[in-house]
Amino acid sequence: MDGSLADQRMSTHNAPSGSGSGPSNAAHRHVVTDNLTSLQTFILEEEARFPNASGEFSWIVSAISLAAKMIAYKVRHVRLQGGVGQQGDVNVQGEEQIKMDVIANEVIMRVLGSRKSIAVLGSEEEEQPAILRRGSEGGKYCVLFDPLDGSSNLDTAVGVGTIFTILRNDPHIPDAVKTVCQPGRQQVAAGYVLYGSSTVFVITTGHGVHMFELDMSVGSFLLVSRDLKMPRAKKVYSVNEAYTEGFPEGYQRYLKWAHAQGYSSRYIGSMVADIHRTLVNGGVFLYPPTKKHPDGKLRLLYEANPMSFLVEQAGGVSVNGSVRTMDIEPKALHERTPLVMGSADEVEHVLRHVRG
Ligand code: P6P
Repeated sequence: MDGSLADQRMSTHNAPSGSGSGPSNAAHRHVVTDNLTSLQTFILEEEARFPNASGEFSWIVSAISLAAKMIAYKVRHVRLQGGVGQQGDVNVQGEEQIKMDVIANEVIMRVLGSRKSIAVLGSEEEEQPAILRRGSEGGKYCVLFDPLDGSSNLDTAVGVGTIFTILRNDPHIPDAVKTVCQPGRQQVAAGYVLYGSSTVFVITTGHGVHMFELDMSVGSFLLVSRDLKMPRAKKVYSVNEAYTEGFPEGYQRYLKWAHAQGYSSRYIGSMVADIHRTLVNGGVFLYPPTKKHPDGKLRLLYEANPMSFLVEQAGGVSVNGSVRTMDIEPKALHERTPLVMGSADEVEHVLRHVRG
């Protein structure tokens, strides 16, 4: 695994001539060895904390970061790569597939499909999960993912993202769907990659939230924030207010209250970007029941649960409007849920109005 090169990123600084830091008028070269930590190294450090760890989990995260780098390149050149526009198919969600949805899905399926430690792969783009290795063939883990969430924003160069969650495989459950229909509290790890103005990889394994930024010069995700904690309060809400009339009354009361309290509104319409802002700056993200989506629009298993794991690990709260999101017992792979997540105090303000 790469790690040594990226960890010891050598950067040279030329002191401006005459800066007094060396012979005048001469470029004074000195090499600074930053103690940078790559994602691979970080995962190995985490693995070392568990002497019985087999390293299989580390390989899965390494594969996800490889797929993320490949997708990041394609997203950054999406028009040149012909990735914008309809694929001409409708996915299992009944949504028009963007070409990049298919490309990103294929990249992840290919990269993860070769990992021996994965038993089941589930994707937003695939009706049924892919069964790789079950039973005696091993395969300790299952991975669910949304390959390119918010892809409809690609044609306007808005941030989009990959969301993933890692679950334990139960070889005693023959049905792959039942195996992956686990409540969010059972996740082993979760994270996302935001392909935005920078490419960030955010992950939790249940020991805090850690953020990495892709350094193109070395081709590695480098640690930029360890054990990230979100503010407990922030007067910002994130919701598509066009649907307000269709929200249950409690949500409408909340919005009236927030307006009176001088809250700001920020809504990108790309979940990974909206949640990343909420995670870093605080605030609350809402996707309540609407007329079109009375059970909510966002998918429980591979959008709401991974984001909820991260938000809770960062000190926030995630509910479906009444119960903790990660306590919901899933019934289907593509099940949807209403969602309210973010800073603890801000979620409480919403619930106070929703509960009436
Ligand atoms: P709306 C993108 O299509 C997505 O699944 C999420 O990324 C985003 O949060 C949501 O839908 C936006 O939905 O109805 O506001 O356009």
